[in-house]
Amino acid sequence: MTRTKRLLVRALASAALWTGVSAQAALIIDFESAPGGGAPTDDGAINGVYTDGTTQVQFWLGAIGTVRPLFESVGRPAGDANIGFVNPETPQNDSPNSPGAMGSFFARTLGFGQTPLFIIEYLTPVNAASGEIWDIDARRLGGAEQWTIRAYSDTSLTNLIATQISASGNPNSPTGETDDFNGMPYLFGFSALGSPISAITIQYSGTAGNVGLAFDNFNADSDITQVPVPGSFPLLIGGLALLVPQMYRRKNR
Ligand SMILES: [Ca+2]
Ligand SMILES: [Ca+2]
Ligand SMILES: [Ca+2]
Repeated sequence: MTRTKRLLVRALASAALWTGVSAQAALIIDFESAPGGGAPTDDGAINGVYTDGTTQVQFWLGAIGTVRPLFESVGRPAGDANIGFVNPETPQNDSPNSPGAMGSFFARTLGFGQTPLFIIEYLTPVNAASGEIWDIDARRLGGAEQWTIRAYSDTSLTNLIATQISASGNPNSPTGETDDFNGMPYLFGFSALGSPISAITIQYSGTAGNVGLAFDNFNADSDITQVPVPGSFPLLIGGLALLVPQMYRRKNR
C-alpha cells in the first residue's frame, strides 16, 4: 500500500468513527405521530408517553396528571377552526417561514389568551434536552412575547437546576408581527447541569396578551445547541492535512 493510500484509509476510518459518534441514538419528538404511533388529529390531545425504548417522556398543561397539550396542523386546512399562531408573512397561519420546518403537526397550548404552564415530564431522567418555541413575536406598542424555560431534577418541580429566558419579540418592529422570530423557531437547550433532568417547564413571561405556545422538534435527550467536537475529529483533519500535500505532489509529478 502506498503512503497516500495508507493516509486515505486512515482519514476514511476517522470519518467513519466521526459519523458513528454523531449518529448516537436520540429521541426526537416532532409531533408527526401520536405517542403510541398512528397519525395525530388536529386539535386532539397529545395523550400518552413518547419513547424510543430508552427515554420516556410525556407532556402536560398546568400540572402533571391533569390536562394534555394539543396537536395542531401546520397551515390551515379546511375545517381547522382553531390555530396555534398567526403568521402574516406566509399565505396561511400556523406556517413556518421556511417551508417544511415544522412538518405537518406541532404541539400547542389550549388557545390564544390561555398560557398554562407547559410541562415536559420524564419517566426516565435525561442529561440533555433541546426544543423549538415558535413564533415569538410582539404587538405594535402592545408588548412582546417571551418564555421562561426551567429544568428540574424532580417531577414535583421543586429542585430547579437551570433557567433560560427566551428571546423576546420586538414591539418596535413596524408591524409587531414581522420581527426576527415571527414564523421562526427559538431554540432552547440544556446540558451539563450536574443533575439529571426529570422535568422541563415553559412558562409565559412576556408582556403581550392573547398568546399561546407553539412547540416542535423536541430533542428529548440531546442538546443540539451544543455541538461537541468528537475526539476523532482532530485525527480526521490531521489525516486530510497530511494527505493533501501527497496528492498535490503526485499531481505535479
Ligand atoms: Ca392549523
Ligand atoms: Ca387546529
Ligand atoms: Ca412537526
